[in-house]
Amino acid sequence: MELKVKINGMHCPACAKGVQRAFCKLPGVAAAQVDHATGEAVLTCPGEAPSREQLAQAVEALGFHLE
Ligand SMILES: [Cu+2]
Repeated sequence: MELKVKINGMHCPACAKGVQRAFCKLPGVAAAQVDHATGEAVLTCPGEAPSREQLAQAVEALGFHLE
């Protein structure tokens, strides 16, 4: 399935890259597309998707916030 989330606080492609890496490390995430301009992230999750808690923690560790 695809999971869409919105992230606040990203300013440039490097921010998006960091978030993408963090999301891809989470169990259940096969791929992540992150757009810093819109703040949107699309996660590809073949099995069980990570919880909202896990996603929030991953972005907060980088100084961003899950909307
Ligand atoms: Cu940046």
